[in-house]
Parts: sequence; structure tokens; C-alpha cells
Amino acid sequence: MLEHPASPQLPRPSRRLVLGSAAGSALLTTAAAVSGTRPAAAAVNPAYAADDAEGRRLPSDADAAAAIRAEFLHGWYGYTAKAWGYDEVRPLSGGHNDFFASGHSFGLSIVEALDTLYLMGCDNELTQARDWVENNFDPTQDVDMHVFEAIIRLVGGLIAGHLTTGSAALLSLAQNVADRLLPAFTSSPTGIPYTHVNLRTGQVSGHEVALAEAGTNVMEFGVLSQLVGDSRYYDAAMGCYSAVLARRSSLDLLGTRINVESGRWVDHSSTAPNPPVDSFYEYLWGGGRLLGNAQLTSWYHQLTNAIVAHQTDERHGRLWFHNVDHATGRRTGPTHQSELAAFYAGLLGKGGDLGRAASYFRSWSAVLDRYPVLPETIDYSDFSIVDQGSQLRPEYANSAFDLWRLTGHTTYKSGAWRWFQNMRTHQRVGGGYTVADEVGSSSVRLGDLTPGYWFAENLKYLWLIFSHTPRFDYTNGILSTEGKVLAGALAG
Ligand code: DMJ
Repeated sequence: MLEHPASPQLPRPSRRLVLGSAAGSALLTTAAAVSGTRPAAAAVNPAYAADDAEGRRLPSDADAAAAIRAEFLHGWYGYTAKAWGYDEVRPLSGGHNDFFASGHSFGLSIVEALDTLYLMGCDNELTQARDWVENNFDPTQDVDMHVFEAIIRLVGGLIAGHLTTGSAALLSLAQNVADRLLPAFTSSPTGIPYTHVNLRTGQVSGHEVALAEAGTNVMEFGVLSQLVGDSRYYDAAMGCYSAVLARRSSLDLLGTRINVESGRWVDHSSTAPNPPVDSFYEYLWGGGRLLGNAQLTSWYHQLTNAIVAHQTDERHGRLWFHNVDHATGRRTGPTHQSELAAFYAGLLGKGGDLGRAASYFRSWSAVLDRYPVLPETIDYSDFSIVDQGSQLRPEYANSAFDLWRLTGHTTYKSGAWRWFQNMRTHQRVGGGYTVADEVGSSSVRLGDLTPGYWFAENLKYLWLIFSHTPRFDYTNGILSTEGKVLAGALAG
């Protein structure tokens, strides 16, 4: 059983630049005090234009980047025209959606877009977005807030906004939200957070939490602790990880859902890398690298070795992961894989297993061969669709970016471009981009929502692959699970 590190060292930023930016503000770079290996920067050739390994023609990087930026702005203007100040736009009807709680808005899409606008050099749009957040974002609303979503989207978005604009007000808002979320951790007997906390009253609720919801916070809270010089956020996150790791099985596997008061597993299956446990593992690696925390890195490798040993499932030469009972290693559940698990190719690569990373990426590329866009859930035994929606998700592009950055291989650039073209062909509408309600073999039936994460993730990964922007440190830059740049924003 692992102990909580007695008094975790609060890591400090190793580099902090204050530079003028085109947006008329200062810019801070928090390069991590990183120990351990760094991925090599991918080979950069801005004039690249070639056939990929499958013989598909790629545009030049400059042409691809211009197309990607244009599509981001198409979505952005769709949101600003119809839903400005609301959480999310419904691009077909022109309506809007409250993401966190009905009747309450946090301008989620604006917060999600801040650092993307910066990286893409959309400086006028960034000024407008920053002004809205500084003057209108209200963290005091009487809302039972989903702690996980609030941390990755709002705290992370505000921090990334601060790091790319230098706005002290954005950092102050990030701390304000984090302070209101802290009771979820501090009133828990185990240190594993409740799922919800009321932003106004601090009242907590939701005592059975999924792993990703419990442990996707150390990157945002660690950086926040560094920036404001207050270790409470980092300590809360580390307390949760220690409590969860102490409950791993003798096989080094974790369950899926845990009671935060009793500390007992309520769902004993290890469902990695699927939701709702996915980003728990991502943050062990990401927190280790961003914060120079060797304990997190060690836990990442320990748990990943167990997942690989007990859950890999090779079918028709393709790599997948099946669920097992975390205590016995016995197989549970059907051969289903969520699209959200596609992020795991990139994580495996970042963790050093480039062979399995490439293999798992190929598995998802094969699904993309079959369908116009990736369905939410498939049965990997025959590629049939289990959940026919497609929520405009970024995970395949996330892995393409990670693996391109690690290896420079054209196959990842090519995969990203194909994925972009498919999204543009099938999910673009006059008012932006939208989810699909049903994916068929050659067509999709559209829904009516641009999820907030689309502004944070989908086109950011693509832009970083093709643009070679000087505003991002390709060697040391680190993104959160929500695509927020938490280290490596550079003056443009
Ligand atoms: C995003 O909110 C984050 O990437 C999260 O970790 C899970 N996936 C969604 C988008 O699909």
C-alpha cells in the first residue's frame, strides 16, 4: 500500500517570461520543472507536400493550416452570432445550451477558446473573448457544479487564458473557481472528491465518483498552486491520487467507481482506457511531466504495465483493451470500445511505448476507414456500432498530434488531415460545426450542438500539427486533457 507523500514539494515554474504580445498584453510561459525524458521535437518542414504512406495527397502545411484556422473561425463566428455569453451554441437552430446547469451560463465556449484564439493569432477575437470573461464571468452562481468538468474546462481554460494573455484577472478568476471547488476535496473523509459542490454555499453532493472525475485535476491545480504560491490546490489533488492508489489491487489495477466516504470500490471493473476512467491515467503521466513529480510518473508506469498485462486484446491483428475485474483480472463485459479511448494511443506514446501507441492508433484509423466519422462506441470484434452518435470529439486528433510530435511520422499528419476533412465534410453547417445523432456507413444524421471542447481541442491539435506556430514551444509545451496549454505558450 502506498503512502501519501508526507509533505509534497510544491513544484515551481522553472521559467517565467513576461513578454509583450500582439493582443496588447503580457504573456507568461510556465515551462515545467520537468525531470525525466522529453519527447523529441517533430521534424518541421513548413513547405511539406507529399503523398503519405497510403498514397493520399496532403496539402502543404501552410495550406492545411490556413484551412484549419478558417474552419475554427467558422465555428467561432457561429457561436458569437447566436450564443455569445452562453455556454454552447446550437448551430442549426441558432439556440444555445447551458452546459453545467439549466438557467446558468458561464460563457463556457469563450473560456474554452481563449488559448486557441491566441495560438491561431486571432488577436482581435481574443481581446473580445478576454474582455467578456473579465467583465461577465460569474463564479458565484447558485449551482451544484460538476467538479471534474469545472476543473478541466473552467479552471484550466482560465489558467491557459492567463498564460497566453498575461491577464491577472483571468488568474484571479481561476483561483476563485478553484477555491469554490475545494470543499469537494477537503470535506471528503478520504480526500477523494465528491462529484458536485455548490459554488455559492460549498455544499457537497455525489458520493460515488468515477475515476476520471476523481483524478483529473493535478495538472490544473498544480499549475495554479505554482502561479499563486498556495499549495492547497496541489495538495488536494495529490491527496486524492494517494487515496486512490492505496486502493489498487494486488494486480496493480484500479476499479471504475469509488465511494468517497467509505473508500470502497462500487464498480470493481478496470475499464481503462475507456471513460469514465480515461483521463485519470492521462494525469498521472501529465502531472508527472508538468510538475516534475516522480511519484506520479512512477504510478503511471506501474498502472499502465498492469493494464497492458491484463487488458490488451489483439483481434485480427489490431490492438484493443477489454475490461477486467480489477481484483482477479477476470474478463468482464463485452468487446466495446469508446471513441474517447482513442486518446490512449498518444498517452502510450508519451509514456514511452511507441510500438503499442502506433498499433492502437492504427486500430482507430481502421474504424475511420469504415465510417465517415468515428461513432461514439464500437464493438471492436466486428466494428459494428454500439452507440451511433458522434459527439464531435477530439481524441483521434489528440493522439495524432501527440504521436506526430513524438515521431514526426507522416502517418499521423495524414491521419489528422483525413479526420479534419471528414469532419468538415460531414459535420459542418452554416452556423458552425455540430454533433451527429447517427453515424451510418457513408453518411451522418446531424444533431444540433457545438460542444465547448470543440473550441479547446479539435482544431487546436490540427493547427499545432500544420502551422508550426512560434507561439507554442513544441519541445516543452504541455496540454491538459481539455487541450489547454498549461506550459509552453510563447510570445508570438
Ligand atoms: C473532453 O472534455 C476532455 O478531453 C475529457 O477528458 C474527455 N473528453 C472530452 C471530449 O470528448
